[in-house]
Amino acid sequence: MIYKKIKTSKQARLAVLIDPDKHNAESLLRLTEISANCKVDFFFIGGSLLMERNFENTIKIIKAHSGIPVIIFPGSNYQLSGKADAILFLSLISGRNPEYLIGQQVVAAPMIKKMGLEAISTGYILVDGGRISSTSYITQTIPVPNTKIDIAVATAQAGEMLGMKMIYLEAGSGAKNTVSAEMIAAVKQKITIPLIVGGGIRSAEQAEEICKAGADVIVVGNALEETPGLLMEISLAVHGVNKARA
Ligand code: 1GP
Repeated sequence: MIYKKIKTSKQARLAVLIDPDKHNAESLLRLTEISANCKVDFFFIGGSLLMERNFENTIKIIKAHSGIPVIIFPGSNYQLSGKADAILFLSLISGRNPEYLIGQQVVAAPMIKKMGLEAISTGYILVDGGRISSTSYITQTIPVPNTKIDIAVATAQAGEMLGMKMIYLEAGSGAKNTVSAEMIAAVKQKITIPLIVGGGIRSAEQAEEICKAGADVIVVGNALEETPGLLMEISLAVHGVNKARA
């Protein structure tokens, strides 16, 4: 069970986000190899808007070449596959668009059940990352202002009280600014469920700061597409924080 693995761990975990549209078989093989060397804990797979029809094939290739669990991080209800190990069953609780709070989930639930996929209910909180994100545009929702820590905390608490198993603080893929350490620490302090943080992480220093602030899982995507070598630096930073936590 993927959730149990996250929930019971005191260590920060590192997830690499794979956008299937940005890869071919060769680049996927390279990424799986680097990820194994860097002790990556999970692959997240998905995107706000996928143009190519290679979602399932991407998962197949990853699974054939690596033992790292694959978790679907869906942009919509057509990003489903029984080949993955789990799915973040997201509800965009920072938004007020019913389609992304419950609409997409109703359509996806029967298929997820049939596939036997582990669904991990996750309260997805979009935070202003300094530029309009694809998520914000596609879902037509306004992110939480990055200075409004109280709103982020209250939203996360509401998610937990609604029975969600994890909270995801998201600055948006390619964000100018990551979610601040102050916001991460404040949210972490007020919830008892695991906290995922992603969006705009492009250095080992940022990864370290985010883990130290209390993230249980950090997600890196964009920066690795430009500089795959960065993964080793980020991995060393995450594992350095873990050594200090142990
Ligand atoms: C986006 O949190 C992820 O959903 C990762 O963001 O691509 O900016 O690393 P980046």
